[in-house]
Amino acid sequence: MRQFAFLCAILASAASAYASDPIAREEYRSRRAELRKGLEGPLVLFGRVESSDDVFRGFQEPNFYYLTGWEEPGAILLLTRSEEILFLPHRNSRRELYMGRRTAAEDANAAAETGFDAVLPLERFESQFAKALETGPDVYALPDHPETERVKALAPLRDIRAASALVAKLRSKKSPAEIAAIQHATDVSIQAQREAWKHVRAGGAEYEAAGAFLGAVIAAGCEGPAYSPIFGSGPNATTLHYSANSRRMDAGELIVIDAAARCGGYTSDITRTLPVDGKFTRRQREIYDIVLGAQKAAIAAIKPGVTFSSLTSAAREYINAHGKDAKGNPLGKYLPHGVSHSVGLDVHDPTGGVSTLSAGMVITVEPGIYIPEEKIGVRIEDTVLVTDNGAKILSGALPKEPDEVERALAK
Ligand SMILES: [Mn+2]
Repeated sequence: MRQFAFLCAILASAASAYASDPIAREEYRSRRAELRKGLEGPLVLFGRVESSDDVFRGFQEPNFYYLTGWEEPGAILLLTRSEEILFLPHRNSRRELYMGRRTAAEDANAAAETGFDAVLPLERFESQFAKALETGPDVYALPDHPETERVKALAPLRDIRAASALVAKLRSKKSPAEIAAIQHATDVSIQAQREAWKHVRAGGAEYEAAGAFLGAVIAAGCEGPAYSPIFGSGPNATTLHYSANSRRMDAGELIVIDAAARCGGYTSDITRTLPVDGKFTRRQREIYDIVLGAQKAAIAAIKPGVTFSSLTSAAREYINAHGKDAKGNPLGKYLPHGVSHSVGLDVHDPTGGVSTLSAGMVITVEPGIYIPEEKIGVRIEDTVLVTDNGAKILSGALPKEPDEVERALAK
């Protein structure tokens, strides 16, 4: 995990902002307008802060980012039904020597840069918040965020309501620009997986394939991986979140590759399972076909109104109806996880407690079968858009039919 943080930090240091923000300033404004309609008091979100020797770029707090598109550290967002204000730190020439120019409230172009009509210096926050308290009984903030203690201190008699739940409801339905951004992250992920596949070979190391994946993501102009990439061969294929990627791959094994990119802030999430030496064994192919059948069954079940958990049920029912373990028992118990989650700014994007699908959601479908005693782990995952007419697979260009996979590896 620490290794991964270090790697991300190195990768991230190359850029001072997302290479290009796929979301227009106007869309951030309309997200805020939508959220503000339902407020019964002030909403406060704190942007990321940086330490005094922060060499590496950090990621913006996702709820703050969703509503502002603002990446520079130390900002505060205050929303009420009638007002929206972005508070920025003053310019600091010493910091700018290290980190480059930053925007402050006193800059003539602050409104144009931020997309906010009202940009104020940080020291104005407390007085503006006191005024905003009069707009309603509630205060919305992120309950678990350390800075929220400061909000509680300024409004000791108010209960804090979870801003994240309100924002998540908006975040779960993707706009056309967001869908395009996720499609781009998906396309880059597919290209990077194809590069990684060239390094899958008996005697090679998992990290050689992982390195090819990461290099391709950066070379495509993206920020880096959407999550710690999983290159799990042999017994590691049965460890769901294995990410050491340090083992030698051997002939006759499978490798689970769960790896995707973050581009312009947005993520994708894709898994394929490959035979290390290019050919599935009979048993591997039998299990692979069952996982693929289960994935297709879950994708076929997608439509507005169905629950996330019903997709898992559809996959498990399929798995239970096909194949057996060494003792002759059904295979459903070898699927130990849910098969779907929302994808967006976070790779596990929040839905605000909503458990049913609706058009515009982007979700994964990722059944797996993991049988440690047979050293077989298979997971197949696609990122899909929920539409009124069912699922549209965004990551379908990466081979997953077993013959196609073998053909791709033969090249
Ligand atoms: Mn996933």
